[in-house]
Amino acid sequence: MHRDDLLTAHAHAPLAAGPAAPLRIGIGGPVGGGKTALVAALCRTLRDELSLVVVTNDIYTEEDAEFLRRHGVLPDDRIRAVRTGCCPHTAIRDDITANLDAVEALEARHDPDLVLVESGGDNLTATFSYGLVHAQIFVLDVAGGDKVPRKGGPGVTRSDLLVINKIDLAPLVGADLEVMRVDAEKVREGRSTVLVSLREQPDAAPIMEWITAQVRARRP
Ligand SMILES: Nc1nc2c(ncn2[C@@H]2O[C@H](COP(=O)(O)OP(=O)(O)O)[C@@H](O)[C@H]2O)c(=O)[nH]1
Ligand SMILES: [Mg+2]
Repeated sequence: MHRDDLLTAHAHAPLAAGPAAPLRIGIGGPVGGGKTALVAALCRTLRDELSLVVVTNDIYTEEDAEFLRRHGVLPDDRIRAVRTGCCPHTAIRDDITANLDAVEALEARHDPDLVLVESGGDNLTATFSYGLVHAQIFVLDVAGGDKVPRKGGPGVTRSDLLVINKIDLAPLVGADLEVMRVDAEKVREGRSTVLVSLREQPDAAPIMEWITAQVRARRP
């Protein structure tokens, strides 16, 4: 078995693909890449046309959920925090019970069109179980250098959408965006990649459009 397959192998059955079930999207990637900034942007741009709920994951705190509530991106009762107390990837890939409980409670209460699950910040090996989400977005930033996409790992190669964020910082850290784009295309074999600055594009337009297309395909 290929190493990537080993890393993404898990015991959970994939989610049912029934058209009526709300679309669940996982948002993963290393600490600081912009996952919470992306969740906030998506809530602001989508909340008027879709019913949305959010689950956040932090190891020891409820920092990200508090950030989202403080900024009023959704009503408080549409945001739930999971304290993983362990490696963040365990709670989204291996023992997904706490996240499933949070997602199911929000779905029962709000009948959303879209559920966003933000992982705790993790490394390039972290991916979501397809027993928890239908699709996953992996967020990197340019500050780690333009080598990161070609280093691969299942988040970079297999995610349904790769977001390379903070392109406004590229000149400051000497990152070549064209190298990042070409390397990502090479390892992703046709899967989508977008380069953005959530600072300069706070509506997250390219990601919002990608998600809207997924929701429409599910609930036309
Ligand atoms: N310069 C710049 N900073 C950003 C951008 N997106 C997010 N940030 C900042 O990066 C930091 C980490 O973002 P956050 O969303 O908390 O990352 P997370 O750990 O992946 O959830 C915060 O201070 C954000 O304001 C961007 O496009 N450009
Ligand atoms: Mg976060």
